Amino acid sequence: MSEFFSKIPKIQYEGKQSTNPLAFKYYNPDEIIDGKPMREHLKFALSWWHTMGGDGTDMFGVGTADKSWGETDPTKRAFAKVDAAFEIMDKLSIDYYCFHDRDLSPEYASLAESNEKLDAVVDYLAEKQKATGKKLLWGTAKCFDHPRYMHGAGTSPSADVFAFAAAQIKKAIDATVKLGGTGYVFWGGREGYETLLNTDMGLELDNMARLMHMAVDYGRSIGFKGDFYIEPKPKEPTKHQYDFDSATVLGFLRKYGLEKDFRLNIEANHATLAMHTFQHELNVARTNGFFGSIDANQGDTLLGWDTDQFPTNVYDTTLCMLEVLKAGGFTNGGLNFDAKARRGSFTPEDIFLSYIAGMDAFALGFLAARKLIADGRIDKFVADRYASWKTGIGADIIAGKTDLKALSEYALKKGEVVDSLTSGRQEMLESIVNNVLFSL
Ligand code: XUL
Ligand code: CO
Repeated sequence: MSEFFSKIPKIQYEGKQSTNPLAFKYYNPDEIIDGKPMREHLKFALSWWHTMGGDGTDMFGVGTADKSWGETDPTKRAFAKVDAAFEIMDKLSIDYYCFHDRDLSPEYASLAESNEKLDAVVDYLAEKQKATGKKLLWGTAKCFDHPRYMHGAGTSPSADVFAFAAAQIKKAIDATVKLGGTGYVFWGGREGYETLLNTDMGLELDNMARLMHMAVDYGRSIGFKGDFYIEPKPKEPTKHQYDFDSATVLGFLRKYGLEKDFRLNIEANHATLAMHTFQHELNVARTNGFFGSIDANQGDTLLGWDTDQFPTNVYDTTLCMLEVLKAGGFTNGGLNFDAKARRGSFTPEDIFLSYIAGMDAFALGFLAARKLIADGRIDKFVADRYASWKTGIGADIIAGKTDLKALSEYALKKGEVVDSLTSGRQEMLESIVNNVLFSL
């Protein structure tokens, strides 16, 4: 097997003083922190679609990067992609990957042929995993690119399209289980609508839930013990996507009785498209017990679409990792780079430079988040801010010992309470974050 990136050495950790662009400054995979290596805290994953297939094609122009992996034949290319991906993961010390079925192996003339060709690639992946120790984080089915999904997949008005999507999902779950994946993702790319004038929203949502229940039943029946995920996104490609944001998805999961099997896969850029911060979406997931996995990219808030940039904003990675640590760290989930290099960053080296930038930003965020917790000033401030709930009337309310009548009597006796309030100290807290970050 030939080397695809002969000019790229295995990327080493050289520390923050290093100016070598092909070295990690913060990600030190084997450094033991809190009893386990950094690589296990971060659980980085390569995304098959952007890294192995994304060639820079956009609405205004053709690709700029060569992602043919030396093969013109699509079947041979699928295998070459596997070899190239495992070389990238090895050189970057990335332990996991994620896939869409059709990015592993394209769509052929019939579903039967597509399935058969996918099986062969999955068998090859299983061999490579065995030889290298790399693992599958999650799998998913690409139920949004083919014209048959123009009106949706699980939410299509056509029952035949629903059945086709179900068949595709069954196969993608088979592949995920065979490769030992610990997650299966639903991202509803076309599960939404353009106009309510042609849409039966109630039926579409009921059907989406039916499909998810079938996926859970099937997955569990063949031994899948991992988590199913919904990945919220408010829009793009549809004008209104049903899985708008974390809170909307929680409502859906609870309404349809799916909360036992599903967690959330939060994507940073999807959060900002929903007009939330990344931290907000993670916090909603965590505080409701639905924290699962993360698609770690960043958007450009001056643009209104999903730019899927490699993350470099350390404030965001720090606040993200704070949520991850407070959730107790990753279990079945991890940090997937659902990110692509900019169209102008088209050389093979850019794949490595982009991942180094993103991985270092998250490693730095992880170190900063640990330090924020150890520093304790912010947590103490928050605990003090809610101290009134620990004793007296606050404790009584929480214990269910009061009602509106009792509280009315209490308030009448107590009189005006505005003087008991203390400052929210937002500016001071933001400066504590700076203080901790810049003294790392
Ligand atoms: C698209 C997106 C998807 C999912 C997987 O915005 O994020 O690539 O991560 O289907
Ligand atoms: Co994503």
